[in-house]
Amino acid sequence: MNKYLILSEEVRAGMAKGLPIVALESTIISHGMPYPQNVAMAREVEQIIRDNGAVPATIAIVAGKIKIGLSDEELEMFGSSKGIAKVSRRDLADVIASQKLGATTVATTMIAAQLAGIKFFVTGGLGGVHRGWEHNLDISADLDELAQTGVAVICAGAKSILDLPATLEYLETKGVPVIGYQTQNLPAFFTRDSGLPLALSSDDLAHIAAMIKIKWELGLNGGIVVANPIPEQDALAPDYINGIIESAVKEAEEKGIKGKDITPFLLGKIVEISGGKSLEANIKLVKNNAKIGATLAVQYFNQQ
Ligand code: PSU
Ligand code: MN
Repeated sequence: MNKYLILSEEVRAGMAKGLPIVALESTIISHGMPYPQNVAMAREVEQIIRDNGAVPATIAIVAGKIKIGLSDEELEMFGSSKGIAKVSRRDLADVIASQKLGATTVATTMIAAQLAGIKFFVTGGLGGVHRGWEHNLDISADLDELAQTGVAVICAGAKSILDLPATLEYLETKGVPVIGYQTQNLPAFFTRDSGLPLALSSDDLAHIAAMIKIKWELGLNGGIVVANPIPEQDALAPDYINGIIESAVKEAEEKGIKGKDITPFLLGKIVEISGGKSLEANIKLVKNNAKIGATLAVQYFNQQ
């Protein structure tokens, strides 16, 4: 194991037994949802992963180490403390060197998972190419991480706070498979269908598990996105939520919010304007991803 990693007892025991481990990110807790719903979500998602035969490993930076698996107290701390750093690839070494508390994004959770030998990672939504990239080149480091780091990411697509067509084009250029589970189109987080067709789609987790294995056995490095739409009964009406997203994006532009602050700002605004409706949907979709992600990880490890 890399000297900067510390495994929790649960993760260590799971690995010793040969159980599949499923990584979870901490930025979704510290910067993606308000307290205390964020902590409740984190605990429930971990339990769903256990209930489906895998071992959860929430990842974060604490005291100069990358922790693979957080304690209950640490989940509480990441959910309730102010001033936790949002750590992407660029920031990782600095936050470890300065012994700060750091929350891992999709990109850094993938990096940590790969260092720990974890192949599956469940989250809500990916970062992507931001709207207005023609003028301000904001492309999440998540996308280049998917191009190079061998972890399968189970998510509900990406939010339409992003330029979704550009995000898909970018992933295609980088050769990242985006496979729709029980959908032909890219899911748009709060809604099931962005209207953007995906090249890859399957209704069968055994097929997806086989495809992941073959990709890596061929030496095709890099990640895979398994795009799992929010359950029908939890999805928000497209006109309703897209209107809210438009006003949040407009406000971010007016306030000149940029760089790593923009995604947390937009997520917070959407919760505020929707009076918490978006938060409920967000929690539901993450739980659904946990169930599918753990099941997929189990199927992957049960293959010959
Ligand atoms: N999208 C969400 N919820 C989130 C994030 C994205 O719906 O919490 C977080 C993830 O941690 C993701 C990060 O990796 O935001 C992307 O930030 P940026 O756009 O600055 O790369
Ligand atoms: Mn960015």
